[in-house]
Amino acid sequence: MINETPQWHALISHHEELASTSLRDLFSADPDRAESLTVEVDGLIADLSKHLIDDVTVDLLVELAEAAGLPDRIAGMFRGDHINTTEDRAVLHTALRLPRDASLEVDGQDVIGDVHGVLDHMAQFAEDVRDGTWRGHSGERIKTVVNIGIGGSDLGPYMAYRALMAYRHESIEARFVSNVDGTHLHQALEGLDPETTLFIVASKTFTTLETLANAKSARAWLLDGLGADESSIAKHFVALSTNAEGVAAFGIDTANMFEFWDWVGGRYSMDAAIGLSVMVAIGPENFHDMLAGFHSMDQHFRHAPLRENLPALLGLIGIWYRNFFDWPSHAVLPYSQLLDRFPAYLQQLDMESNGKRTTLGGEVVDYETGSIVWGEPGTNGQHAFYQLIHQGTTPVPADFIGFLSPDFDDIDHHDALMANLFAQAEALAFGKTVEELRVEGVDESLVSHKSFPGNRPSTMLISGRLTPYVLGQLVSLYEHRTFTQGVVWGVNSFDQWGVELGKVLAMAIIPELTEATAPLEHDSSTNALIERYRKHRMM
Ligand code: G6Q
Repeated sequence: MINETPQWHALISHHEELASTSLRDLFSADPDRAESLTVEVDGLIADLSKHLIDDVTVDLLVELAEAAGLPDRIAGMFRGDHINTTEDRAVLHTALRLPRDASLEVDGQDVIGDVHGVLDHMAQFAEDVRDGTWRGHSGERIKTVVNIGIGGSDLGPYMAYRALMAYRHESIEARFVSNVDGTHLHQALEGLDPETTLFIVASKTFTTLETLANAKSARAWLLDGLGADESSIAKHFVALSTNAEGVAAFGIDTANMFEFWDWVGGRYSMDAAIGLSVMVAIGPENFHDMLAGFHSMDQHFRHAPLRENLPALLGLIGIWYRNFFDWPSHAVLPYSQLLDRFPAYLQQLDMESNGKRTTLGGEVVDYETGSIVWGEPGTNGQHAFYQLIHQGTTPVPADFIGFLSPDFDDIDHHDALMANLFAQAEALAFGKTVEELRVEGVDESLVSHKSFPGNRPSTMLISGRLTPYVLGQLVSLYEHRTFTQGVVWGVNSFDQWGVELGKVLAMAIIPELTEATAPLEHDSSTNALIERYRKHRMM
């Protein structure tokens, strides 16, 4: 396992040497550190200087990645090798953003031809909805698109729709329903007119309980509202799926199905057909700009040497903190209101990919894997949880994300936003010492309360403006950061068996809730909870 390699042990020794060095020391030893530790990739700037690293750290981390075989694994992923070994699948989300003139054949499939065929189908449909060619059953234009999906079939498009609000069609709104809690669909349908509503049922497998329950209720709402027969469904329901049979069985014409393939993982599918709601909202051209941003970062990850490779460096620095400092969590703090769902999106990307305890070879690891990913946009988070990041007992490495230009020009708060962004990273890194507080004449009884330890590391990601292209770069950056960590930890970042057990148990419990006399054979706690619910249900 990776923790038995000399490269891992070299990092343990290096950590012991560096443990007593502070960011203040590192900056005074090398005043040009910000310059030498800033990486630029196609206009995206990453300042890595506020990390507890020096040149030796980077060398050792790169050696660790090489020992884990990262370069070969990158090549294998892009080539279409079946690196998702537990499901025997290729992992080719990077092919979803290859240009039309590229070529890639995997397992006998012309991947590029198929990808662009579906993109063209999506573009035609999106244009038709946007310009009113596609109309509802009664001839009305579509005003609201409701995406029904969950997990990977929800978080990506929802995040991107919110992030790209500035590019949205002025008279088409998108809403997103994921939770099986009926309240979610209830809220999403509030104020909607069935005649102007289009449902996009997004489900890779088309078997997901939540999505099928929401889609069935949405269909009933539509038919009831239109007072029409099943033939009206064709104008108000389309599907995004790999399962044509399931789509047809639900009653959606497969001509209105946008296909993708088993080599696209759910959490990696926002730029496959699962992005249809986003394409309808922002238009095919902007969607293609987003794909170009993804592709640009893909190319960088595929070809840049590891020492200059931004996704790899971010992944390795994350491993440095997770495994050698033993810091379990990672905050993502976008200074952009439009990225309010970005941390939630990354939470799935990272935690579902690398929250694993078994290596590819089937051994249970004896080192930490996966981080707890969380965050909120700044400045809101500053008034909520930053206290713990500044003065709590366990440091939380953070990614700050900011943009030089605001999204909208009518309200000018951008200097205040950016000042807060820069100030937080500065305060975390350098803190405030007891001596500084005494010089300022702070009352002795408050000195220890007011002192900040500093030495809390962060990445600062800066770009010009949050465009579709830049969003593509950012998502791809994090996808490959996640991949890098999965490779070093030796886990399969592309399966999610841990989600299964709860699903299976829920399916067993559903009939037990409705049949008051069904025998219960769970543990005493679960039995008592079911009994209590059954009694309440019968009242
Ligand atoms: C993502 C996961 C999971 C999945 C949902 C929805 O990588 O596999 O979040 O996206 O369970 O699945 P369907 O798209 O099949 O409904």
